[in-house]
Amino acid sequence: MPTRRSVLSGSFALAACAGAPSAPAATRPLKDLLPCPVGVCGMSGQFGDAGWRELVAREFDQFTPEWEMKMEAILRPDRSLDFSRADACADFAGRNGMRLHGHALVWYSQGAEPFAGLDKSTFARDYDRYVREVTARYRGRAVSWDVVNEPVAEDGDGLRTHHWSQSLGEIDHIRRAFDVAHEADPDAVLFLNDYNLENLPRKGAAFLRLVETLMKAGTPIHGIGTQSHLDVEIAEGQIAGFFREAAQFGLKIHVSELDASLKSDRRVDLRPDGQKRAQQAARVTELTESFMALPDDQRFAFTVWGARNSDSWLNRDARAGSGDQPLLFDASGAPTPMHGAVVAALD
Ligand code: 9MR
Repeated sequence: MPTRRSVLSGSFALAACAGAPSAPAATRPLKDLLPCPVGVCGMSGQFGDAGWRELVAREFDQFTPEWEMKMEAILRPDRSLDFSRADACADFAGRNGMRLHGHALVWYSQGAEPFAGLDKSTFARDYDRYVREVTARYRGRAVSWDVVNEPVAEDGDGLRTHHWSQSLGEIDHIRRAFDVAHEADPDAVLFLNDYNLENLPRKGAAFLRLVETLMKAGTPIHGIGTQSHLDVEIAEGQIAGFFREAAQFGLKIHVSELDASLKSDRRVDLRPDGQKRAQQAARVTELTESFMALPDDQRFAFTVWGARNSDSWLNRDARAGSGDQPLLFDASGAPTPMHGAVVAALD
């Protein structure tokens, strides 16, 4: 799992400062403005919060469980499966007429303990079983899955090494997960998902090389998930460049976890507020325009990683405090300047 630091570790080139955009007046719901589903993540603990629920139902038409469809919620220590939390998320999406995106079947940061010490054949059998049973349970409800999450090494130098790759092979554990998921739900749109693909061109390139390898091997991969936890200080053109390269595969593209932190990893951040806002607006505009420039059938969905600033994982990080403003709505549910940047880019 990325830390705040690792997600935002791009170059620190200062973008031109055109002054801070101001918060826009409320506009039409986002789901009516984009030509594809607009997604948001959430968790069952939020379902009872009327402010969150009303905002989500009004603005979004796709739902990604923020953690309750991961192994941490489903896989018990004895490798049996507990679907209670994942079911609550699927039911929420269904009740609210939202498309459900499953996240995530295989992630390097999860599942190590229940799989520790197994002989190779039991390991492989239970790996397949996990992917098969989870995918099959939501067949007809989850339209799509992040099958493998965050496969590329932090700096883009090859792939990560972890319990899955060590037991089943660096590429083979990925192929295997896609094959089993496809068999369990032939209609599901299957994604490879990662972060820093725009922030670190070297990592974006490594990710796309992996996509190419998988496609050449006949793996049923249908989509590229770019998390888009944007580093607002990256140079103009990097986001557009990644999208142009990614589009060439002809796969669906999911902006799967958009947020744009106003904080910096530098120890001393002397940027005035207006400059940070302008950088955020510029990069979010570039992302939205790059996504909109894709062919219609490649635009899978545009998903933000939280509804309100106060819902963001970035504001749960003790080091970050609670003052970051990385999302489209403020704590009261009013649109933020970043929302204005998305809407303006759509125009
Ligand atoms: O935002 C998520 C946080 O609530 C969870 O505790 C954490 C571990 O499950 O995962 C966070 O979401 C991550 C996502 O699943 C994958 N990309 C990075 C996201 C932020 O760390």
